[in-house]
Amino acid sequence: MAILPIIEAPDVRLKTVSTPVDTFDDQLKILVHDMLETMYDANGIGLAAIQVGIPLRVLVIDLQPEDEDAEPEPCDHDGHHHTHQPTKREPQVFINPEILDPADELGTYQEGCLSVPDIYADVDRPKTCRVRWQDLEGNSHEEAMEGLMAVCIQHEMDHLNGILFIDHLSRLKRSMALKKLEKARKAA
Ligand code: GNR
Ligand code: NI
Repeated sequence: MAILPIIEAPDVRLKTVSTPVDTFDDQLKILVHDMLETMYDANGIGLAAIQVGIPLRVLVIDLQPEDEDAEPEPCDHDGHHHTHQPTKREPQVFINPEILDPADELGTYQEGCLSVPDIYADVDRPKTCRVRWQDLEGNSHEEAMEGLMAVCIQHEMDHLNGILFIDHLSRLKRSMALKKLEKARKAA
């Protein structure tokens, strides 16, 4: 029940290789809950625990976050007049995720990152992959991923290994991105 501060580049904590979760307790549930609240507040589609300073292999993803600017839809079931946001939340939690069978074929997507605010750049990644992960109870799952989900989970997996999307760019483009970030921060 807390919106946590998001760490931004070039903070060295973002280079941490996160540690596997081995205790599936209430503290983990609280972390995941806070991460979802933080992700929705920032209008992101994914968040890795290290982005809020916790070096554990925990990700949350929701590819259809509520659009804060959308017109709320009126609703008056059970006699109460109120409004709700038109998009449905579909939070997904991945503990100790592993990428399996990345496709040889690459796809390009213009990526952004809550830890590199207002910077966007094309990144090439395998178009599809399988992901094995554990849920909050420690049960294992495996699923094929494609499209934006494949992009997002690979972006988030990178965070668990201390890698940012700008690390996939040329040195020139990366240094331009970091300079732009520094300039925006000074202006703010
Ligand atoms: O909100 C996010 N959008 C996004 C867009 C394209 C590719 C990846 C992402 S993930 C990002 C949230 C984030 O920084 N997760 O680590
Ligand atoms: Ni990110």
